Amino acid sequence: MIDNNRLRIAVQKSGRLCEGSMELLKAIGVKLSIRDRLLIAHSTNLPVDLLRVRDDDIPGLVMDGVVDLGFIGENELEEKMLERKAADKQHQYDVLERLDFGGCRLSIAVPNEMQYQGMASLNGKKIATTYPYLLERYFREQKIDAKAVMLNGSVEVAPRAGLADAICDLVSTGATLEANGLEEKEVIFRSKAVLIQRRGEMPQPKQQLIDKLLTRINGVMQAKE
Ligand code: PRT
Ligand code: ZN
Repeated sequence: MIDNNRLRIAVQKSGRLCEGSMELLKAIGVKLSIRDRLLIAHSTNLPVDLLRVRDDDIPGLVMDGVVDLGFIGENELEEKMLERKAADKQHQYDVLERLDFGGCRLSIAVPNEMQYQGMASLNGKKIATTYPYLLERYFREQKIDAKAVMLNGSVEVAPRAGLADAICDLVSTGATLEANGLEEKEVIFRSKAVLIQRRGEMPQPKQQLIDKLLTRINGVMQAKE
């Protein structure tokens, strides 16, 4: 049973955003008893329930109003927003805070041996990516006639496998690109983790709790500066 009086927060169950999100919740005084297998974790000291899911599901859960808050990377958030907008689905949300973890960039990278002389070199080419909406928006802005090829994994091996001419993928240190004989050429999006809230009516006690948690988040972030 869904208890509407409790604040529902979606977090990535495991992966690159998990530790940062859980550490922040701990730092603002949300005590949780996590059992590894379970989708839901209840706070032991506040009316807060945690939904532990794949990061891909978090934007939709917030935009559909299934959860109140979510921790998500801006890359995934913006991609899902564009996808849902194109499909005429709810795609509204509010950003409460840009956080200090999950930093990365979405970049176009080409094989070392490719003669690259700027974006125009990509005309007529196929680019493998998990972020086709962000990439196609960039192509439109840059007036480039290239095709985004959707791949959910192993994007960096696509050129070698003959599936695409270049790639557009997330980069942090650049080691993965280098290991695959690829060179980063264009940064198309810079991303960090954000805390987002659903649109629409919020019962007052819930909004008060959100405001209180947000004040604490600001405190934690300022203390780190
Ligand atoms: O299972 P689930 O679907 O929840 O997780 P996931 O596998 O889809 O996501 P995950 O945990 O890998 O990433 C979650 C979010 O972390 C991303 O959407 C980004 O917002 C953020 N993030 C930050 C990154 C990176 N840094 C990053 N480096 N996501 C992915 N990478 C990849 C990169 O593409 C490369 O393949 O990590 C690899 C190492 O990067 P380099 O450049 O250091 O070699
Ligand atoms: Zn994912």
